[in-house]
Amino acid sequence: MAQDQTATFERHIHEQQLSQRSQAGGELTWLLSGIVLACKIIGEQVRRLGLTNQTGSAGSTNVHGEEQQSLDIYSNQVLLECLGSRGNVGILASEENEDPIVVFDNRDDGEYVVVFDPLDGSSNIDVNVSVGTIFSIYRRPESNGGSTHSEVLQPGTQQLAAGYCLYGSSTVMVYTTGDGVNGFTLDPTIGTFLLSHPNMKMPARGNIYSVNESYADSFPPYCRRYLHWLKSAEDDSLYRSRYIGSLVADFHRTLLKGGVFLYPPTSFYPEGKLRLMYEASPIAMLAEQAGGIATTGEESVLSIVPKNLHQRVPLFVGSPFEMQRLQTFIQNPLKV
Ligand code: AHM
Ligand code: MG
Repeated sequence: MAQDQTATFERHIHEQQLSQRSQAGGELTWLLSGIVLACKIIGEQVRRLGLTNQTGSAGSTNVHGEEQQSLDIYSNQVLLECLGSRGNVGILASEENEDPIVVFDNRDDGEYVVVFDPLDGSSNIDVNVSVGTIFSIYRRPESNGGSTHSEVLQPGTQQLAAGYCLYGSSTVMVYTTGDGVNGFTLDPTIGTFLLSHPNMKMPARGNIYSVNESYADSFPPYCRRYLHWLKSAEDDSLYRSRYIGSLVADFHRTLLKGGVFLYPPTSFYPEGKLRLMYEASPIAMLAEQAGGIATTGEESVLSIVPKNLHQRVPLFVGSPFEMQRLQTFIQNPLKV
């Protein structure tokens, strides 16, 4: 059946906002359309990567001491410009910038805070592996007595919207405003995201686990035992391993197929590697809106009040069956 070419991302957000009688209404629609524009521009550069001079390292490091790729810097700039010019975004915070960027001092001029990872998994781009943009939107707190950081450091439960764009074999935008999860595929012939995955639900159980197993020796004992259980196929399930090393791509597969994605604490990253505010929190909101579960192993990802913008957390996210099973290993540390 031919895709309805009028079922666009913008129409969907607009109709959803009307049906929710959201106070944000057109403002959030306008903001999200800025993210759509940025992702189309970034996606276009990703598609033409070998033809442009954007490949390779930019010769600089970001706030985490990680090597920045040229496309990281480009993608960050595109998002800053597309969102900074919306007229309603007060603060922007990015993986690539140490501190939040204040667009408007006054909350009345800029009611929203947008936090993003402009190009997640960018160490993969030179070898044509899927990468993605992750975003999270908050309302700026009303009592503006604190610092800019304190306006940004809100728990994931306060997210107004979250989503990602996956630059994969096709370009897919997945988002939630707290009323389910919907996915859109970019139709390159008309340059528009069209509704391709309405009301996405994570399967209650899957048969895939996803983890960088090369670090397994330094995972916490409960995690090693859980991995052993996943591999032992004690009942009729036989788990397969899939790990891309790009969070957006690994999560997108988990959303569609179910199973579990794990980035536990390791000796190199004792707090976990993934960043709370622009990786774990938006992914957790999407997962939970789709019927999945996301934890750090100790608490719900969404309930954490961030201590700083670039805070790292362990992340376990997936189908209810695999996540409940993980919980039994956490609660019974001696269980074999
Ligand atoms: P990045 O934001 O620097 O790209 O790092 C985050 C990426 C995630 O996409 C992915 O899940 C993880 O790092 C992979 O890490 P590792 O190579 O340790 O498995
Ligand atoms: Mg990242």
